Amino acid sequence: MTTQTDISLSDLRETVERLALNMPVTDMHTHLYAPEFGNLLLWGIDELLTYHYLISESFRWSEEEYSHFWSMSKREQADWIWKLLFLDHSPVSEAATGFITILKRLGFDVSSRNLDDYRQALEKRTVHEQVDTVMQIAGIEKIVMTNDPFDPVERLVWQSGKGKTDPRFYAALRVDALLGDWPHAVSELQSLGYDVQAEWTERTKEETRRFLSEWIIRMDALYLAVSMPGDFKYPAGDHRSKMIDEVMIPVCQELNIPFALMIGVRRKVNPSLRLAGDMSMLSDVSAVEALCRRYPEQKFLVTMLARENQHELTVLARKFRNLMIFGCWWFLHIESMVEEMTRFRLELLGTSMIPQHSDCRVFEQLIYKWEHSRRIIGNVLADKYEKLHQSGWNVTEEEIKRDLNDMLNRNFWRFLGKEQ
Ligand code: RAT
Ligand code: ZN
Repeated sequence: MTTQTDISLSDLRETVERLALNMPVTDMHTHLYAPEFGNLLLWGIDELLTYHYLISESFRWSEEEYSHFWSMSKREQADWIWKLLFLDHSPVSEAATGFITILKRLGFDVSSRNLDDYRQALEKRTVHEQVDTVMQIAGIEKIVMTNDPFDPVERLVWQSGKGKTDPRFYAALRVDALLGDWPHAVSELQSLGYDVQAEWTERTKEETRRFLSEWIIRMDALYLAVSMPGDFKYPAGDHRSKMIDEVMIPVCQELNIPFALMIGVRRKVNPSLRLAGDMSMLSDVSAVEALCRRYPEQKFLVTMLARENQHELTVLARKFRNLMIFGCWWFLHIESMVEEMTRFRLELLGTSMIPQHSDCRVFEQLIYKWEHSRRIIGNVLADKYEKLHQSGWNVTEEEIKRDLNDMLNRNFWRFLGKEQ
C-alpha cells in the first residue's frame, strides 16, 4: 500500500536533510545557562573566540607564554586567537569553521573579515534578544544546563529561587567532586551545613544523600551527572564504587531520575592550558556493563570520550535497555567522528539512541554545533531510507519526522519517563 506522502527516491535525500535541519531539538547536555544566571551565560564574539577548544588550537601556532595569554583581557585574547587561527591560517578545524558558520547564520558579511563590525553588531543586542534569536536560528527548543551547587555564583541563583524561571531551560545536577575529589567535596558539604566527614560513616552517607536529594528537588534536576577518568572501574571496592552504590544510586532510584556518566577524560594533562588542557583516555566499558546489570531498574545515560570505546559501548546498549548512549562528546564532536558514530549506532540500534548533544559553553555555538550535526544525521539516515526504498519499503514524510523526533527529542524524554 502506498500513501499520498510517499517520497520518490530522487526527493528522498533532500527531504530528509530539510527535516533534519528543521526538527526542534532537546539539547540534553550543555554548559549554557538561562539568562537569569547573569554572567554565567556566556555569549558574543569574544566569548566565542576564547572557547577553550580554540585556545588549545591557537597555542600550536605560537611561542607565547601561557601566563601572558592568561594575563590579557578577554578582548585581547580574542584578537590574538582571531589572528592566529583565522587570518594567519585558514579556519578549517571544526571549532574554527564553526565560528564562521555562526557569523554567516547571524547574517554577518563573512568575507569582510572585520571582527569589530561583528562585535559592534552583537553589542547592540540584549542577552534576551540574543538567546531568542539563537534558539530560533538553531531550532533548539529545550536546553539542559550543567548545574553545580558547589559553584558559589550559581548556588546563589538557585537559593534565590530564580533558577527555574525560564521554561526552555532544565537543570542537571553535576557532582564530579563527590566521585573525583572527596576531600574537596567534604569541605564544600560541610560549609553548606551537611554533617559529613572524610571517613565513610553512616552519617556521612546519609548526609550526602540528603544533599543530593535536596539539590535535585531544588533544581528540579532531570538527571544526576558526573564525568569520570578512563580508569574508572566498577565494582572496585573504592570510594567511587561506595559513593555510587550507597549514595548516588539510592538517591536516583528514590527520585526516579537517570544517572549520567561521561567517561574517559584525563583532566589537566597540560595544566597551563587550564580548561583547554584536558585529554581523552581509553575507558573500560565493563564498568558500565556491571552497573546496568546490577541495577536493572536504574536508567543510565552514558557517553565516552575515546573513539576506540564507541563500538563496544554501542553493542552494550543492545544488551541493556536501561542504557541510553548519547552524543559525540568533545573531541568526537567533529564531522568525521559524528558521521562514523552515527552510522554504526544506527546500524546497531536503529533510532533508539541520542545521536548528539552540543556541549556548548557559549550561546551562539548552538548554531554551528547543531547545524553541522543535523546535516550528518540527515545524510546517514537518508542512506538507510534509500536502501529501504530500493527494496520497495517507502518511508513517508511523517515517518521521517517521527524518526528524527525520536532521536533529537523523544528518546531523551521517554528515557526519563517524562514524555512530553
Ligand atoms: O566539552 C567541554 O567543553 C569540556 O570541557 C567538558 O566540559 C565536558 O564536556 C564535561 O562536561 O566535562
Ligand atoms: Zn560537557
